[in-house]
Amino acid sequence: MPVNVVGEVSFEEDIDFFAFTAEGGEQVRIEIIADRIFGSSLDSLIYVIDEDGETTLATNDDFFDESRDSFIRFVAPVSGNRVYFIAVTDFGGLGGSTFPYVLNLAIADAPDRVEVEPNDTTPNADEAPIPSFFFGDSDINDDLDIYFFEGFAGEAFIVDIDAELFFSAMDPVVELYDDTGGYLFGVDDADGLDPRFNIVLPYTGLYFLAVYDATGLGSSSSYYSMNVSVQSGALAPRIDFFKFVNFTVLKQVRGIGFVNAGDGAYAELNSVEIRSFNAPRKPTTAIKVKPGVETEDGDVVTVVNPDGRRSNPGIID
Ligand SMILES: [Ca+2]
Ligand SMILES: [Ca+2]
Ligand SMILES: [Ca+2]
Ligand SMILES: [Ca+2]
Repeated sequence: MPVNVVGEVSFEEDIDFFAFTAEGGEQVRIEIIADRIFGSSLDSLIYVIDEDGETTLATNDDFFDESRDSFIRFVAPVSGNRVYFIAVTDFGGLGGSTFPYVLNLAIADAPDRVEVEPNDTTPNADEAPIPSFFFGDSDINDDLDIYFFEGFAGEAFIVDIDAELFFSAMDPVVELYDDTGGYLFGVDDADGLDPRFNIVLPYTGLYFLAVYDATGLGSSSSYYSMNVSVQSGALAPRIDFFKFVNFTVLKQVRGIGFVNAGDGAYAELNSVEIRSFNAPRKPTTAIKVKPGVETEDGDVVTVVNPDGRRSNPGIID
């Protein structure tokens, strides 16, 4: 999580089961998008089922006005980490190729929030509690939506923006800045045109997020949703040192937690993968950049493990 699952209730009595894990007290936002956006024939009916596979903990048929789509805000009832199941089916037991849906799953505290304009500068940024779920628009040209949050050093911060998925006209970009406006990281396109990233926060304190349309064009159909959350950063890689030649050519990234399995951890320069290799005898502490790459002050290096976990941002200065 967060995740969007594209599914279909394909035949009569079809039930789609999904598993997720949640910590006690965590609020999981479970939403079916079917007739509202996709004109689906589905009259969704969803259940949250306990780890025994039998006990229904929550259910919903129709949640939204003038829609048959379902929504549950599930609060994990048991302390510790535990597996739960979601079942998605059709209320009338029907199904077929005209019964598509998207299941959106995210960790977010109630209530859902809506951006408050003006929010184009840091002094009037919207507060984004962690974890939360926002709706925003990019309805005028060059609209900039700034959010702020309080983060803790070593936590893995996750931001996910959905727009294209729901036929928005927007091509969103999301960027992370420090408390002085210094650029830390950013992504334009991850899932199609929609950005998402996770990153280990380098300090405890105030951070800013900027969301805008890559084209600079606004319209009444340029809308987006944003989910911000954190996870433990314990399994994420960490950068603590760079090795250069001729002062500016990056040759090696050092740190801990670089996984050497499969294709191995790799390095990125300003969100673009660079040719890099785990050092064979030091698989967890060094990544070679070969050939070396020219860098400039302010460039950002991160390391990504095969499971997608990203390190803290290493700023070149
Ligand atoms: Ca329904
Ligand atoms: Ca806006
Ligand atoms: Ca704005
Ligand atoms: Ca984009």
